[in-house]
Amino acid sequence: MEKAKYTVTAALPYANGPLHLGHVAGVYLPADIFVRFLRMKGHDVVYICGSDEHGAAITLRAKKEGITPQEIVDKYHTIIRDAFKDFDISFDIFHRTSSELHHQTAQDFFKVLDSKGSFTKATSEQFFDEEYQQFLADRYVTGTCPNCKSPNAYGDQCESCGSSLNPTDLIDPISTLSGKTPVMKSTSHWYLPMERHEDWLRAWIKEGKLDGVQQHDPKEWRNQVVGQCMSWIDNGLRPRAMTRDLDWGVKVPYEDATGKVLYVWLDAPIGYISATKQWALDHNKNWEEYWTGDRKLVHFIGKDNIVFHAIIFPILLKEHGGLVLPDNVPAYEFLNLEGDKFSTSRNWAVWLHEYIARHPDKSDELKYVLTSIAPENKDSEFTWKEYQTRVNSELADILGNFVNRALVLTQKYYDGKVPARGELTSEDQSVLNEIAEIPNRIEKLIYQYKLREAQAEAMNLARLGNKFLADTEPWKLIKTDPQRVETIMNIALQVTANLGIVLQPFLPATARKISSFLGLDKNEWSDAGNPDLLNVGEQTSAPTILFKKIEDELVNEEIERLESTKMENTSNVAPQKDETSFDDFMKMDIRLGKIIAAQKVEKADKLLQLTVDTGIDQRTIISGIAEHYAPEEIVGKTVSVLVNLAPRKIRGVESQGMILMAENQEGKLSFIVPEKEGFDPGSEIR
Ligand code: B3M
Ligand code: ZN
Repeated sequence: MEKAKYTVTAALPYANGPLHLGHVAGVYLPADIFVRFLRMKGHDVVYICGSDEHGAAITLRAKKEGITPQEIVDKYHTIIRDAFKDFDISFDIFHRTSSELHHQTAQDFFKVLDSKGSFTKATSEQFFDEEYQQFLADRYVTGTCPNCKSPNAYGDQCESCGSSLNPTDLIDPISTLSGKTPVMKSTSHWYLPMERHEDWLRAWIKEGKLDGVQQHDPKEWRNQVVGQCMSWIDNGLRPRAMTRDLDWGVKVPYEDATGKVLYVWLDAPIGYISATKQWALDHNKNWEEYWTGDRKLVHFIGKDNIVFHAIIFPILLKEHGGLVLPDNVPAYEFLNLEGDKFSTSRNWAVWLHEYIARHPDKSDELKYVLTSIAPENKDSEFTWKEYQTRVNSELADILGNFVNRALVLTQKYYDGKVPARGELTSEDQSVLNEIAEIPNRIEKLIYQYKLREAQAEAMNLARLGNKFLADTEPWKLIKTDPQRVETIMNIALQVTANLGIVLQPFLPATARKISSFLGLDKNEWSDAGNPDLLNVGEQTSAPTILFKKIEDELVNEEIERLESTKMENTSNVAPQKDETSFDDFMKMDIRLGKIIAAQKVEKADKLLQLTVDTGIDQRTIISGIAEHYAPEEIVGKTVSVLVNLAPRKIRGVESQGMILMAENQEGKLSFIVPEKEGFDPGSEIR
């Protein structure tokens, strides 16, 4: 039977910031494992990715950093591309949607659909920022989510409840440009009438059938993917605008459409096609072979991208005609970090490029941990403590220890030459059986996209080998039964050789090292499962340590780094104090007072000595504001004063009251001043 052919894509990361471990665990690493395995199995496969360089995600970031959108995408495209390369993610191409070829491809695609009548054109009232003279699509508007009432929903999506929105759905919309309430203004756009597609989508997603023909096995799709799509369809699909009024993006390819660009979720998935085209050009291939016929198209994505890949892009592909629809859309849930969500805005993240810079020799350690905790079916969590535990007690104590023992003992007993097997015990036999069986189990799991279990199965082979040596204790037997030891060591070495193959999809660098100790160069999956990979008499070499233990120091440093680089947000304002009574509050006599003199207090960096006109009298108040205000700038200011506070001696001077200050989250202080003229000292505050 001919082997299935695959085109595998990993979601195009927005070039508006670096990648963090959540992205890696839930898209790029699983896709990489899947593809490495397919290559070993001899499938015809291409692995496509690139950066997504359009949309409000980019222009808003550019505004924030005060540079142009082009500078933003150039900066982050480079950071992301290099991080992937350093982390050994094996894309066939990492392209970009700002490329000329992509713009051309997306425009052609748009024209094909338009000429087929796949779009409708409509004029509608949309939010417009008068100050910036700009229509406000998608993320340019924020407001309260109509579904979950979360206050910071975007115009296209609420990140709290995951619902997909139109800007006009938002309650109390605010322009992210000016911070003001937008006005309505009419504009015309091309829409995708998604409601036309409900029927075939239902059959395709639920039964895997298109025009009555079986396309894929719907049971192979993850529940959450089918569930999200069906709930979208059951709620009724609506027309969705496919163009935007923006000056950054792929231009609508008509002369009379100036100022309009393709919606980023129309242009980005076409990026998979343009990337394939570029790769094909570079390698003398025909791109169409990768998008037509019996190709299996597989999209690895995060769960917030499900509807775009399993509903909208399939509609576009089908309308275009002649292109395959996805065979599967393995979507991942979210990874959390140390008890909280990953957050770019709060800088609560472990950034991939920074991890690599700090731990250049620990890519496989990170790959192993991320796959072990991959959020395949539910959200999961990365902690440095678990990272340490998994590296130390699984990679180092089991895999590393086993490989090291097998090779070191071979050096010691046989000068590194593979000894022969003699008579087999039932224990030996069962290890040899497992060598043959484990690759089958791994294979089955990978085809089902259960990569976490697949890796655990590969580790079981190491576990088995480690236990075999611990149980048989060749280091003791060598004195009494050297012949038996030859058999034991032969088996241990065959396990090691098999590890060098079955670990390749998951821990490529480690697998390469193991194979090189053995002088083996096997990288086809069919080589795995062979209990005679190594011939008797073959020379092996002394191993180096595969995994160093992770010290507590590293864990502590990493946690401290997270805490110290975290940015506070409004959820970090001080909690409300205990209730107080009205009467207690009324006991405080707070008034406006005018500062009539100010001087530094000697040998006290923080203190100023003030003379304050309270309307009642002139008095001395010592105030801890010297780091925030210079004496000369505050004389003449009217501020708020607690006048009936019991007097206290501070640095030998009696302070008769307290100046009230506002303190923000950065610890900066500000006077509280009347906002109107004509409020003289002595005015009461209540
Ligand atoms: N850039 C969204 C995201 O990173 C988007 C994916 C595009 S895939 C075509 O979540
Ligand atoms: Zn919501």
